[in-house]
Formats: sequence, C-alpha cells, structure tokens
Amino acid sequence: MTTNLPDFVTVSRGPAGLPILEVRGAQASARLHLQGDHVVSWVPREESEVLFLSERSRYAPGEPIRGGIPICGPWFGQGRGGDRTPAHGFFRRATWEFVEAFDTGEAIAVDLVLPPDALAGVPGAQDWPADVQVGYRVTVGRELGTDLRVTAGAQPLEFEEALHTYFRIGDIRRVQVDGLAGASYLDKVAGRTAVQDGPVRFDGEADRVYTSTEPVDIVDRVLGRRITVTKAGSANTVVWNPAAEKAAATPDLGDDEWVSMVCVEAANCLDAAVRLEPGASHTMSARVSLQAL
Ligand code: TA6
Repeated sequence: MTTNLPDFVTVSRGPAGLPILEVRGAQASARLHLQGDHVVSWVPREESEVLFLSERSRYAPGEPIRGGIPICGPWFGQGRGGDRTPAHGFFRRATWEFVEAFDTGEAIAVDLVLPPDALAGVPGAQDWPADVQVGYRVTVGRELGTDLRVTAGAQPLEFEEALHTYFRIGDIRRVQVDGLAGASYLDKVAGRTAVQDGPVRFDGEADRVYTSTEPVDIVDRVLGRRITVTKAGSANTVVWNPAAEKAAATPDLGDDEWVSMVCVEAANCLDAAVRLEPGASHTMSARVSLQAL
C-alpha cells in the first residue's frame, strides 16, 4: 500500500474496495485508481469535471474502468496482427505502484510505476520482459499532464500505446474537434483510409486513428468550453464515439452515455508503433487545458 504520502495526497477505497489516490492541489483536484494507474477525475478550480466516467463501469480487480484515462499498452485494440488479447493490452489491468507525489509549485505531480511483479497472473502479460520499465507521471494543476515512459531492457522492444482519454461533453451531436484538418486517418468503421476535411463532427459511430502530432481542440458549445489536447512523442490521435448502437452493445456503458463523452487519445499505434533499442526510453505526453468559449 502507499506510504509516506504528502498531505495533498490521500488514499481512499473506491467501488469494490479498489484503492484510489485523491489529489487535492491549489489549482485542481484529481482521483486516480492504482488499478491501471487510471485517472478517473480531474477538476480544475472553479471548473466542472473534465473527464467522463461511466455510471456502469465495472470496478473489479483486473477489469478496465470505463472512462477517465485508460492506459492502453503494450498493444492497441487487438494489436497490429489483430490477434492480441485482452483488448488494448494489460497496462490498464494491472495494479501500479505509487512512487512519490510532490508539489511543483504550480501543480501536484504523482509518479507511479508498473513493476514486473504486478504483472503476475495478469492476462496477456506472460511474455512481457521482466526488465522493461514502465513509469507514468500525472501532473494535476490548471492543466492535466500525463507522461507515459517506457524503457527497454536488454532486448529491443516494440510496443503500441495510447492514453485513451474520455472527455465529458454536453452533447456529441453539437461538438466538433478542430486541429485534424488535412490529416490522414484510418476509419475503423468504414474500413478505409481518408483525409480529414475540416473539423471532425459526429453523426454516428466514429472510430478513427489519425496520423497527426498536432494539438486538437474539443469545442463544446453546450458546456461552453474548449478542451485543448497537446501532445509530445505521439504520432497518432485517436478519436472515438460509439454512438447509440455500439453503446447499447457495451455492457459497462449506459445506453445514453455516448451523448456525453468523446475520446481523444494520444497514441502510437499501427505503423507508428514504438521501436526501442536495448536500454532506450520513449515518453509519450499529453497535456489537457480548458478555455471558456
Ligand atoms: O480507441 C477506440 C477503440 O479502439 C474503439 O475501437 C473501442 O473498442 C474503444 O477503443 C473501447 O475499447 P475498450 O476495450 O475499452 O472497450
């Protein structure tokens, strides 16, 4: 269990008794499940909740939480060959280990790692090299920072990754995502590639892997805010909304919850999978900020 906690971080027990780190900084608060190292809430001061969290999420050891920021890896979806299980890999299914939390002066930083012994018995993790190091820093302030760092061990390492962030919005049918115009993407619904023409708007299920390193804006006229996602070390931006039919087929997502969520994900997947030489490291970062419309 976590020890030597500063007074701005406390541990509580959430649903199913899962341990949650509660972060209370001067600029924002956040909650983070040790299972999956899963941020489930970020509330900047004088703002409302920014992350979506399903009311039907399963909270069970080893089960991914529906909403917040699932950490996908070391593969995305079913992997590049389409045959990997569990979906989106095992990073989000293991219980991560708290390392430290500290005040940067502008935000609270929380460091966690995924130790090899945390992977014992986790489905899909049996072949993961024990000398690979995985670390994650969450920075809670006026911005929400997430930095996923992977360091190869004695062997070369290839992996996919995504910070699969669910954003809380007013109505997907009145939201647009700016910043991807001209970017090519894999349209997983239509099963083809295309080039984005103007803003991304949502009319039915959208499941797209863009090739883009650019910042994107989620323009939400219902909640009156613009959510900006800025990335580093990320070649792909994934945009997903299940719409009604896929939502109805998703047990841990309420039938109508699709209206109030959109996923915009920093990722490295498919042809942009990360390849590391022995001992080399790679960090993928995403920063989230808000502006009133
Ligand atoms: O990021 C979009 C996506 O890959 C969709 O295809 C959909 O499967 C979504 O992730 C949710 O995946 P999950 O395994 O969390 O149900």
